[in-house]
Amino acid sequence: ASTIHLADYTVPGWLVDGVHLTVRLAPHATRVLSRIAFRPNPDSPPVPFTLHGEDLRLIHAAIDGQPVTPVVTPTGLTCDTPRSAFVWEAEVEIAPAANTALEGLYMSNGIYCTQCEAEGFRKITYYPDRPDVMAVFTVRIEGDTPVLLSNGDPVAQGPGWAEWHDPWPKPAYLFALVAGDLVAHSDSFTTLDGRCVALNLWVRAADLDKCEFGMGALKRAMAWDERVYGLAYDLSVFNIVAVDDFNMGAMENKGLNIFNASAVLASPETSTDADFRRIEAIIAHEYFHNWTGNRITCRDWFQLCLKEGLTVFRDQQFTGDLHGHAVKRIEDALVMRNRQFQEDAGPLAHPVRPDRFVEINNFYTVTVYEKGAELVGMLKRLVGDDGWRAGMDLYVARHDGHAATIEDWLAAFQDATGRDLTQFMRWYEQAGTPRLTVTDDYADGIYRLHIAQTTRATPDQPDKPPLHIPVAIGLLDDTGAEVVPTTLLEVTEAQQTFTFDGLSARPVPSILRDFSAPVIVNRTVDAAERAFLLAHDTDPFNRWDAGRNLARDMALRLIRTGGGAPDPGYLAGLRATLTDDTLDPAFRALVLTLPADNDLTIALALDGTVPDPDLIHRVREDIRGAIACDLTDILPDLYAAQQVTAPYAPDASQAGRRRLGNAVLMLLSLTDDGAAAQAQFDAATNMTQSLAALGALLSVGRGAAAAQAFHDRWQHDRLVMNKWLAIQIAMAPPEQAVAITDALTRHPAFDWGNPNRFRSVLGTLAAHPAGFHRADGSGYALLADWLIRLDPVNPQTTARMVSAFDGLGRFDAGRQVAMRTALARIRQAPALSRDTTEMVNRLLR
Ligand code: HT7
Ligand code: ZN
Repeated sequence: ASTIHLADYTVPGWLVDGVHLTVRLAPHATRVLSRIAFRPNPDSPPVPFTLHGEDLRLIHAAIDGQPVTPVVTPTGLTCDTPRSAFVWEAEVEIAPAANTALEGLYMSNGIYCTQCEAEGFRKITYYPDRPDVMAVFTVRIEGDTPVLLSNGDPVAQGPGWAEWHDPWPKPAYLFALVAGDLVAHSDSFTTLDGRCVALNLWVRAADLDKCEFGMGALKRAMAWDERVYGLAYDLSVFNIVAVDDFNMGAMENKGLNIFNASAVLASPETSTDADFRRIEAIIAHEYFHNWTGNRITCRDWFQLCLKEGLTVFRDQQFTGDLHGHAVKRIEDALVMRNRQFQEDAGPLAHPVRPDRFVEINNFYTVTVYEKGAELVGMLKRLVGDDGWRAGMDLYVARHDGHAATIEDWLAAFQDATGRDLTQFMRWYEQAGTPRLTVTDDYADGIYRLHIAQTTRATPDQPDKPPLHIPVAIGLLDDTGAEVVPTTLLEVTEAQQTFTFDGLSARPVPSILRDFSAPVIVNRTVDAAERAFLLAHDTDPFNRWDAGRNLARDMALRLIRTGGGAPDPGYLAGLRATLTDDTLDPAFRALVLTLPADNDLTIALALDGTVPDPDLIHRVREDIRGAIACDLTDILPDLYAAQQVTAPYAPDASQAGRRRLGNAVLMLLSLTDDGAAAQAQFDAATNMTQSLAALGALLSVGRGAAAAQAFHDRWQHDRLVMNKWLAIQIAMAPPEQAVAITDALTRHPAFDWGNPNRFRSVLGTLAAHPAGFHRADGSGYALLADWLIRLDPVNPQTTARMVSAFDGLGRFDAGRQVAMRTALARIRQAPALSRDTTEMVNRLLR
């Protein structure tokens, strides 16, 4: 398969003035009739007429009403055409019931649905399937299902047919069609410009009781985008559909969002607080794409972060505004540190705007999404709040209705604010996590911070020029008062010194406040200073980070020395934080959470130590045990104080208390043999309490009866059964994780063609560091077996999960050999997909 390069971009040779589709639905022989008005692009030299098309059976084609015989290949067709505007007509046949890849038009539990991003429309009909070709679509659906939906506004309908018209020009990746036996939970929303929008959440009848929260989230998102950005919805109807089989979380098709059922359906009995939060964020994210993605789309797929980074940033702002910024910022930083830094440090590292790909589906990554959002956040810090809004307004005004690039994006901010963003552009082009080495000195009332930046080489990028890094800092005196409030330092050189004068004593610096840049800070800080910041920092992010750094330094020391007792200073700091009732319980729960195995693995690897997953796991467990013993006098009361007696609500206040209570429950279980967890499990009236109790019981080997009871109660609920499968693996002792996973793949509930199910089982194993990285290679072998099986059925999900092997270069020789053996086996699988081939090749290069 060939590599596509950003540098080779050329404008489309032909533009589309309008698309009429007629889709005659039948599971094995759907007919798609297209009538498309083409005209030559005045900005392009004359080029042959080519259309994308895959897995299509061409029945007939015509130009201006005259039959033509195109040259058809496995990836499309070419045809002789007039040099001026013409109307193309084609009829093709496709088989949605046979489409297990879940791209194009497919069937999920009897419901017809589509997934066209990135390049799925070409599996529906012949078309210039590239995001810079935008067109107005009119769609007629014929089928014998009660509900027939497409993008835009409904035009007309009758028995067995419906017509839709989307007045907003869009690229083909935003096309959608849904047909099936669905019912709607309906509501309405009046926009700031007075438009009354009908809102529908379409589900199977049995799921109607799980729609209320999602509908509320949609309305909150619509109001937020109006209030914060002045952006209002632009059609008469907004439809959301829940489907069971979906490769990702959801899709922002214009006016017809399609959701993985797990990302929209919610009820207190079946969903955890974390599910509610995730669902609200995804609904908001897809809704926000209506402007950042749909009205303004990407010129080409290299610009994916233009819509995804910006829209993630917007959904993060939304969640922060609704539920509190401090906890949200910590959670977002954890995603960066636990997942994105790992991607950036391994063989799959790529820039936020990649410059080459084989299969674009492989670039829907934590780097493009979450690091992309961090770049947007840094930009906002650099231009300030007013500059941010001015830049956004200019970006929207300039590019509404068009396909844009990252250059366009930065130009809007440069022009709106006068800031030179030339160096900032490097963030989009340069892979890898920058490391800041910070030292300081103080003399004669003058305090100096010296900051040096370096970024290690990544695949294809040996040299890394310096980046423009916003580093927010504050300086505290020895009482914890701020002598210099939060100040933004702009680091642009490889080495820089920042001077603060007029200080009467050496201050305590608080560096990288609010995680102002996605970087690693290297600074030698003793435990006393960290404990001081944990007690006093006025920046909540850095206060939490001080506690995490205390835990991390200790864990790394214990790993390096092979074990030992935790620091009394850390335990004292933890005790003080946990018992400080002025602090948000969710914040306290985060302070109690130890650094993840991944985080410690990366830290060791960056320092040249070969990480041992078993040892890392053991040290973390030892620390947990020591915390449970040391805090044994406060844990029962702390747990009791978090119990909520009011009726369940997934709000920040209740959820924060449950989060802290459940974190404490995990510790209590270590000392009471699971008694408190069993009591909570027996009394639980919501999924948050029930699942947490089950997890705590499983973690101490007392979960068999509860797991059985949970199964018996929920075996008919497919979303809850995903949790049941996953928690048994997540909580398994490392030496049993592979065997438990293997056993669950034989359980009748394991319908492996469903991506949610597959991820719940094999994805959970891959995310269990000490379970997956067994020294005998059994974790790698089991995952490889299943990926080989899944690839011919669903290449996209297979390829995404191959990234579990991206620790390849990090571990000891034995594990490396075992990983390479597993990857080589995958590579040799007959007819391996382009998606998976690219991932394996990148891992093995
Ligand atoms: N923009 C959507 C991405 C997506 C997707 C991409 C490739 C294959 C399947 C997919 N399903 C959804 C979702 C989003 O980021 O908003
Ligand atoms: Zn998105």
